Amino acid sequence: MSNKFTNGLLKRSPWHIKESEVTPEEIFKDRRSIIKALGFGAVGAVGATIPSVANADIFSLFGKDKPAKKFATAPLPFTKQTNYAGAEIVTPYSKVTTHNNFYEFGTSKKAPAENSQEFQVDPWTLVIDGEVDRPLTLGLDDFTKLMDIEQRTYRMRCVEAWSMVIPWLGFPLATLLKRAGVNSKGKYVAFETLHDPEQMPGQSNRFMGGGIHYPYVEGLTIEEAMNDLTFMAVGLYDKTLPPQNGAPIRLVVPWKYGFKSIKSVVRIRVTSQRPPTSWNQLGPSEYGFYANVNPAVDHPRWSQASERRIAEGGLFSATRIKTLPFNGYGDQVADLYRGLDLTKNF
Ligand SMILES: Nc1nc2c(c(=O)[nH]1)N[C@H]1C(S)=C(S)[C@@H](COP(=O)(O)O)O[C@H]1N2
Ligand SMILES: [Mo]
Repeated sequence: MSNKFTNGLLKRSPWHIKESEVTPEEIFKDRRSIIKALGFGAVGAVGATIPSVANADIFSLFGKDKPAKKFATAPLPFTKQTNYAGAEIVTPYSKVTTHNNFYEFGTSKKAPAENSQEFQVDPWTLVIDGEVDRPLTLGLDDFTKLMDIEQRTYRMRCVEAWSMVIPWLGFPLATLLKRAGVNSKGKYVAFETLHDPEQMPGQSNRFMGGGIHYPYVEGLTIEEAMNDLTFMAVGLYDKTLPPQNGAPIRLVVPWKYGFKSIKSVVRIRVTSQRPPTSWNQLGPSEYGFYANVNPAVDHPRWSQASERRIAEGGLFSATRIKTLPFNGYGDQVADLYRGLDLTKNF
């Protein structure tokens, strides 16, 4: 368990696939198996010397039920670091991981951290399919072994008018989509969270799950999905994601309200039609498909002109700051919406 992520040595090995390389499926698959064979050997050689208490199976020796395994994050090396939040103060790890929205684990801000610590992400399968030439199936190890992991510090603005500055680890969604090869019918990208009511109690309890129809689904236009800012996160700060932040892999779209940034993704499907999205289905007059951060378009029940920036002290000591159009990322994304009435397409 503790050795599923590669160390820095392995990531710099010559057989590592470069992001810039676009390979046909057969070669890609073939290389994957080679990487796996070599990779597991290398990890085993390094990892075998590190004993792990979590792996000790003493409970089964005594014929007792094993206690549920507690989730553990692991160090995650990265090769590049970019700050997309200027001089703004990065939100402490303790806040990023205890003030969350993840309704599958309950609707309060504390609930996800409290209720998700036994979440199992190994094995995990992420399928990329639909209008693509080369459908992909990635396992947990593939996210970190096949992709170049970089750190990007982004502002994150929830539709509820609070915000954070978060250093994510991951890779651009475009890298994955280019490997899959989007065909000419691909106009949208649909995302789906794991559906597992046994692990995610909010999915089978309407009250706990806030009335959302599960699995949680989200969507982007293909142009939005291909934008360089659109990120698949597999970590926070310098570690793999904890469950409350969407382990093992989640979307991050920094110019849109936080609900677009779907967590614990199992499927990415390229489609020809605009896919349904969870919050839009629940309240179409309050939550649009685009959900671009926009201080000029208020939520029907509150203003979006400003936000509380969560820092050391938490929500109630947070300072109120002005909300920026596209959350401050207009230079990179405003062109995507040229000619679109943003008051109607909210
Ligand atoms: N599957 C799923 N994804 C989700 C949510 C959710 O309830 N379920 N909440 C969204 C909302 S409203 C926000 S603000 C962000 C919060 O991300 P964070 O907890 O990592 O800050 O996750 C988004 N992704
Ligand atoms: Mo949110």
